[in-house]
Amino acid sequence: MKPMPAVQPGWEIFCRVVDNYGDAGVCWRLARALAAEYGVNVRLWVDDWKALFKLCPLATRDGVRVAGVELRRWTDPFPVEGPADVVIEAFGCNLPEGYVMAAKERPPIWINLEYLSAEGWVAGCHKLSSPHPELPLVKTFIFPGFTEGTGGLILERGLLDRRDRLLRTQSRADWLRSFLKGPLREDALVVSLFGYEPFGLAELLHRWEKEGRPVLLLVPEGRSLAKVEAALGANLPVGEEMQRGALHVASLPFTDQDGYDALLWHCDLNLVRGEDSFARAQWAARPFVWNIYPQKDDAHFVKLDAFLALYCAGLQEAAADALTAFWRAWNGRGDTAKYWPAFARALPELESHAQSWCATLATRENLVTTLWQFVDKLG
Ligand code: TRH
Repeated sequence: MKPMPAVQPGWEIFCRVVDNYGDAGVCWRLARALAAEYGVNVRLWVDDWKALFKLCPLATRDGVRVAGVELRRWTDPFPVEGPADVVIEAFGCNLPEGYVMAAKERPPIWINLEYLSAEGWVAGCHKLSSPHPELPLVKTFIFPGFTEGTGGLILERGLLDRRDRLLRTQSRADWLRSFLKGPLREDALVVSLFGYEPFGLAELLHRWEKEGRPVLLLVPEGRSLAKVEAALGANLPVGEEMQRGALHVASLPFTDQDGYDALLWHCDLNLVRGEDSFARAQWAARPFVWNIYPQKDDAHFVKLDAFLALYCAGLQEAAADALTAFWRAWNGRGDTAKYWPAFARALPELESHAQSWCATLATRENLVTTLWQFVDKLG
C-alpha cells in the first residue's frame, strides 16, 4: 500500500436512523475505526441524536469531537459546508439535495454503504458504480459481507487480541460479581439477550425454569426486557434480578459499544439482533442466535436462510439441524422450547465452530480496510 499522505482527505459519513441503534451503531463504529487506524479526518452526520447519545454519551453538542470523530447534527435545512473528498452515504440514506448540488462543483468519492447480507448476489454487486442521472457524480456501492469478494465486516485493528486479553485477565466470575447481586452458580449457562420481541421467548424462559443446568440470563434494557417481564409476569427494573426455578434473570443498563462487546465475550450464548450486534457476536466467537430485523411478507427469511447456509457449512448434520431449527423458531417458525434440548446438546460443537468461523472471517478483508483501500486506489 502507498504511504499515508501527510494531510488526510476529509471524509463525511451520513447516517439517518431508521430504527433502533444499528444505523448509528455501524456508522459510529466505522467512523472511529477510520479515524483511529488511518488517521482519517472524519465527520459523522446523524439525524437522530437520541440514538447516537445512547451509544456515545459524549455526544453532548453539535460539533463535538469524540475519539477523533467530529459529530454533527444532520438537520433540515442542512448546513452545507462544501462536500468532503470522500462521502459515505450509509444504507441509501439520501444525501441532502443542496449538498449534492454543491458536490457537482468538486465531485467527491461517493460511496453508498449497503446493509449486511449473506445472499449470493452480494459479491456480484460489491463495488458496482452508478452515475447520477443528471450531475457529473458517480456513486459506488460497497457491500459488507462474509465471503471473498464482498466488503467484509467491521473488524477494528487489535479487536480479537483485546478480547483474548480481557478473557485471560478477567475471569467470568469476577466480571459477574462486579454487577450481580444474586448468588453466582459457577455451572450456569450464561446467556445474553438483546433482541426485538422474539417469538417463543416465553416458552423458552419457562423451559429454562425447569432445566437441570441453571441458566443465567443477562438482558440489557430495551425491547426484549419488556417481553421478559411480560412472560414472567413481573417488573424487572434495570439493575434488578429475579429467580424463577433454575432461571436467574438480571436486567442490565445499556452500555457503550465496548461494554456490549465485553458482555458478548463473557457469555456462553448470545442472542443478538439487527446488524451490528449480529456481527459483534461473530467476533465474540461464541455460539449465538440471530433475531433478524423483521421485514414485510417475511422477506427477512431469505436473508436468514442465506446466512444459515453459509454458517452451517462444516458443522455435523445434527448440530446444523439443531441450529437451523432453533434459529428459525426464534424468528417465528417453530417452537423454541421443543428445539432447545437439541440446540443445548449441540452447544459444545457450536462453540468450536464459532471459533473457527471467527478465525476464518478474520483472514478476509474487513470493511474498514475495504473502504480505505478503495479510496486510496482512486486518490
Ligand atoms: O438496534 P438494532 O435493531 O439496529 C438496527 C436498526 O433497527 C436498523 O434500522 C436496521 O436496519 C438494522 O438493525 C438491521 O440492532 P443492531 O444492529 O444490533 O444495533 C445495536 C447497537 O447497539 C450495536 O451497535 C450494539 C449497541 N449496543 C450498545 O452499544 N450497548 C448495549 O448495551 C447494547 C445492548 C447494544
